[in-house]
Amino acid sequence: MIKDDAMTHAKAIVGVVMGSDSDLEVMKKCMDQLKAFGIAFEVRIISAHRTPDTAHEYSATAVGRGLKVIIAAAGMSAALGGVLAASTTLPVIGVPMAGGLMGGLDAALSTMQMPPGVPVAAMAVGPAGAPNAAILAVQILALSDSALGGKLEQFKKDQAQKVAKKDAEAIADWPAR
Ligand code: RP5
Repeated sequence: MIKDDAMTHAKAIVGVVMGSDSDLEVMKKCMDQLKAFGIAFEVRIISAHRTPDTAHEYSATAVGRGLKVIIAAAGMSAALGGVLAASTTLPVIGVPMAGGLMGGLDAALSTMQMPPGVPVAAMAVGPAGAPNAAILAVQILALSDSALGGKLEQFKKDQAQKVAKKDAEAIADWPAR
């Protein structure tokens, strides 16, 4: 089990919820990204199918507890994002997990095919979706936090610099011929 202080922060503003502890390893990329931006978050294992009452209680009380965004990761018939979105006005970001036999397509469709009126923002499956959920959460939070907006600007610059460095290496290694 991954655990540190940031995950049980009293002032958590992002809730990271997973359908199973089998999702934890992939979702560590989400927690790492939130930490990199200095976001206080909490982590819960709550299943839409196995602990539905807890799922309802979690999202129904989320605004009152100070959360601003909920991230929901689940695999197979991934109902978690939708179930959490049903009981809160907070934005819910879904991360489909690739645990099932369909390589995550099952979870991707379950996450994104929400009926009108109950949106869930669907990320890419698994390792790409996990950090992207954190970044999207930060982008939402940055709308009312200019310091966080500055961190996002820097994040974009750093990312571009890394690609430019690889580009320079590719040009050096593979000169035009
Ligand atoms: C989903 O079913 C979970 O989110 C997980 O991705 C998948 C399998 O869960 P376990 O059987 O590993 O607990 O609910």
